[in-house]
Amino acid sequence: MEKTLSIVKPDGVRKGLVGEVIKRFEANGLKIAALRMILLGKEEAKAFYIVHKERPFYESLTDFMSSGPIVTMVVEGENAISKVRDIMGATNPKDAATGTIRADLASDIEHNIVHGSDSKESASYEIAFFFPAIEIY
Ligand code: 3AN
Repeated sequence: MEKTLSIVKPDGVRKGLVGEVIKRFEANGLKIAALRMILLGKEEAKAFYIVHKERPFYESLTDFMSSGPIVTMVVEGENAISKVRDIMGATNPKDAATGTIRADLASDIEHNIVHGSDSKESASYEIAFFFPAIEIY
């Protein structure tokens, strides 16, 4: 069993896609082990995306991620990290495979509905960023 951190981003919440994202995870055999809606401050968004601090899109990404509430969740299952990324699709919705969340529902590379940890290391960092151990089931 593996755990990963996923987020329904502000665009996903605004478009009413929280249930759709969770439904796709559960339909693929994944389980929700923790769940919370929060509004990130700009500084918190910058801390979460610290690995991207040198990237040209860091400012606009962290503005976007603090522009409205997000739903954070710990998702658990066999190969949960790669499974969630497969269900999400490629970062740019234009490159994402048909049937993935981003191909079906996202508007562009920045506003791409959903986040999923990209490695065991980032999953550990990202889960601990949002959830104390006592809130993960
Ligand atoms: P992923 O979310 O697919 O793992 P990353 O980790 O490369 O993608 O990028 C993190 C986030 O930064 C993406 N989800 C997206 O919102 C944003 N992003 C990535 N590349 C760009 C870009 N070229 N322009 C604007 N935003 C980007």
